[in-house]
Amino acid sequence: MSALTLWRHARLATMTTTAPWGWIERGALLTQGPRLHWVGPEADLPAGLAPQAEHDLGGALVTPGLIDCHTHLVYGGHRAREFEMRLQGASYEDIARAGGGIRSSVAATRAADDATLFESARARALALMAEGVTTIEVKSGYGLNFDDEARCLRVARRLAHELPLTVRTTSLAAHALPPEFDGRADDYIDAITQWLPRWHAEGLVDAVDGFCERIGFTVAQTRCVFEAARALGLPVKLHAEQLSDMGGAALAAQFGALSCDHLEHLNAAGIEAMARAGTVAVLLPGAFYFLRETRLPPVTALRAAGVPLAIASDHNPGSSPGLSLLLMLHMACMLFRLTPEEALQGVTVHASRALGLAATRGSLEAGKQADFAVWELDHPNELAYWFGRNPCRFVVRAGAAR
Ligand code: DI6
Ligand code: FE
Repeated sequence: MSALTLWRHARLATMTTTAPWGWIERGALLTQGPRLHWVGPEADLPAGLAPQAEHDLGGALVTPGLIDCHTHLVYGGHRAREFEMRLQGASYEDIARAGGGIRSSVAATRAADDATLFESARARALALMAEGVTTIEVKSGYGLNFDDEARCLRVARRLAHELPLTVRTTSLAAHALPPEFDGRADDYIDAITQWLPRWHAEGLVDAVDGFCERIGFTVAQTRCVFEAARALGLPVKLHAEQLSDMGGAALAAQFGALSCDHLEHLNAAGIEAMARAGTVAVLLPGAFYFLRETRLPPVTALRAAGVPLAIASDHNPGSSPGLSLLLMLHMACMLFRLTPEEALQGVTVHASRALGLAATRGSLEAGKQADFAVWELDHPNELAYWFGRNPCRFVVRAGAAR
């Protein structure tokens, strides 16, 4: 048996279902290499173990490492000029239809070399990690051709090699129609279905996503992409019902989607389909805020249907340029009326499920990966309360202090 490390005198929000917050008032964690060997009240520590190292956390709050389950972290340039245009009255959809929006980030991404893409994505990942994040999802979607999508996915993979961070990659080639396919959306979808097996063969893709929207792709086109994913055994997820009710969530649920994301315009049939399929609802208050949306996602109905609610940053240059997952907890409470406990569940247990990682991440339990954050706070409800402040003292990732 390899060496044990004891982390004692902690106030634990384990996020298991044993108590609100999975709370343990005076808790301890035993880690063994990258895993949690034992978690519980310090008074119940199994006798006869001789940990090789011991850390007194002085009563600090400990939570699972946070999980940002929806980001578009790899792109070139930024869209501050469009932000100014929107402040002067142009809408996000107007800008997209005029050839700006996602397409302008595609041009900047294609023009950026690998080193530039990597360095900018690395800086963004570090900003998320500073607030206790140990796992992120990264989508492609700003390359929109075979080579540039692959480059962006390789950058995402490299983040995991060079940083103490777990990265799940998602192909979002079906994000927007690239200019070279103007007027030929079905041909572009067909191209994606041919590219996917090649990206997958290179080990670049953990899941497949799409933007099912008036300014994105239709339900029928999204279905083609999902069928290609299914043929490769890849899980799917979907940007669904963000700007209009397209019925994307019901389609995604038919494919057993890990998650449907945004969901401001989700209808009752979509909610029921998600509940039946066990699909997670990923709420993105940053995009809601930055696009000045007014229609709220149907949180009460999702909750009543038992659909797990996750929260993510949706970091991207067009609709959510923020890099603070803690701010998203605050905004999920203020804008979407989640409770602080639901908000923390949304970036731990439920976020792990949205990434298909529930068996190894998202809560502090024996057998899971030893990813946890130590906070300068008294109570976990403060994680959603403060904003514009980083109370993270340090992070342990795969058993090692980061
Ligand atoms: N929905 C979003 O909010 C982002 N992508 C998507 O499908 C926005 C992407 C962008 O504007 O660059
Ligand atoms: Fe997104």
